[in-house]
Amino acid sequence: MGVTVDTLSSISVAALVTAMVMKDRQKSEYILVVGLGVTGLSVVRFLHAQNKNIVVIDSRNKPPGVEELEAEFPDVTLCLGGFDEAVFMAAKKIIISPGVSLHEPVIQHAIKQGVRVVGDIELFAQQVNVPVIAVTGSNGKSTVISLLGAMAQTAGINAIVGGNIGVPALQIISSNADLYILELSSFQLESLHSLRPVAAAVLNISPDHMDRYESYEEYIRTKKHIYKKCKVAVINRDDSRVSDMQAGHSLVSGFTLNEPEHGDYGIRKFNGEAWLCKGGKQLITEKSLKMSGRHNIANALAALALGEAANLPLSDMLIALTKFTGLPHRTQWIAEKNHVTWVNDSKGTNVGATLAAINGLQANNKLMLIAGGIAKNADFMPLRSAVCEKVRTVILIGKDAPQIEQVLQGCVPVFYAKDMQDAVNIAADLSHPGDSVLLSPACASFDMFNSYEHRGEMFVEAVEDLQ
Ligand code: UMA
Ligand code: ADP
Repeated sequence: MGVTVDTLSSISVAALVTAMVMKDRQKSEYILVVGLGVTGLSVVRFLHAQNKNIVVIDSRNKPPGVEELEAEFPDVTLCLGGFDEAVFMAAKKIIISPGVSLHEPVIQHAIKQGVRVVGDIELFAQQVNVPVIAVTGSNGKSTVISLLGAMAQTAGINAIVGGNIGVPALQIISSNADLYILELSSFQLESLHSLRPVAAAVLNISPDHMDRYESYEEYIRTKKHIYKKCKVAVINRDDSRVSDMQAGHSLVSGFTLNEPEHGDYGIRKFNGEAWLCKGGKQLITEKSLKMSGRHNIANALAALALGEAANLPLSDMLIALTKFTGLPHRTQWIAEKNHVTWVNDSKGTNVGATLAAINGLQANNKLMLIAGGIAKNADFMPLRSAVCEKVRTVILIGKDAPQIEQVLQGCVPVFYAKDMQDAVNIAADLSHPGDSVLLSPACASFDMFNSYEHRGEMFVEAVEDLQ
């Protein structure tokens, strides 16, 4: 029986649904899938193929995926509009979506009562037996795993990329896969226990998702989890929060933007020219990379270290590296108009990413920064000195814009824009020839846009519309 309840209050929905679930399920135990986003749907598909008895619950009245679920799986019971404890307590096992925290009281209560709670990546880990590369970090994950995917492809290896990048891990399982390359968020790492990656990396750590974690330390601890059962731990030697995580690992491979130790990846100068190197060995010049910014050099070095640990041939990795242009919405060059360069870094959704964009861009003159959105409880103060030094004017959008203005007081002129078109127009009016206009919000997008992609597309359209 499929149940869709969409407009009632959450209390009445929960009560109604509980009664229906309990009536239907009293004779058979069920697996409870918490969350009906893309992860929840992928979990239902995976479990249904194994003839499991499934109930889905989502606290939202109208989550995405309802139509798909009802069309594909009319026998799956769906509870909407609230988290009713009885539905959780009657479950044999709970599969939690990344958007739902383990700190959720109903989840905590279920755990205390002995109900096992895992995420989709745990189901993936229990299912696959080909090598997996696992990548986390506050920034650079999607860039690094996409680059690794290109490296494997160049080598003729069937590597499949997925996870937090947008394709749920259970959806990429294939009998032809030689290698899986997973992007893992801290949310996904919370509910993962048995993944044994052939290589794993925490690329870097800077504050993000402070609305989800009780402390920065808790966020860091969650990221560290990726190394627990890995074979080779790839360590960022320039980030003390990451290098502190290597203790106890016998197989460690490092990367640094400085001169590398023997066996590590890093940068050395030869006749004034910067080279990516392994130990003392020259691999490729920095200038032969098409990606821009220092952070992308670090990403390239991380990908080389991870690829080596997964036995990707070095020559193929270097070919792929020279061809890889980076991903859209990440410090992406858009246009030059009236001697002003426009750069889309809509994926800059935290302070660390925006700092990397500000510091990495080679502006002939100054930057105009468009920022703002949902702060996720971030501290914007670390932006202040970089903005004071490199930015001419800040244009703010979105719900938490005043929090950014507050840390920039007395530093640079700040303007408020009502939407992206307005922000682009203000930037065009106030920029000087030689400036770069950078959209790098340091915030999530959901107050004004469907996603960071949507925000970036609106920016690009507004730039294209400029006279
Ligand atoms: N939600 C509820 N009630 C529920 C279930 C979810 O309110 O009962 C909310 C969540 O709080 C969240 C939203 O619904 O705001 C989506 O959550 P979800 O768990 O259903 O998400 P999915 O659609 O399954 O997408 C998830 C990842 N989303 C999150 O972690 C929030 C996607 O990463 C990921 O691409 C996808 O699985 C496949 O693995 C997105 C993301 O923003 C892009 N990730 C964060 C980031 O990169 O910073 C971690
Ligand atoms: P993630 O998947 O971790 O969000 P992305 O590769 O999608 O990472 O990039 C997200 C944002 O972080 C972009 O703004 C990008 O310019 C920036 N970024 C990418 N790599 C790094 C890095 N190594 N350090 C800091 N910022 C980075």
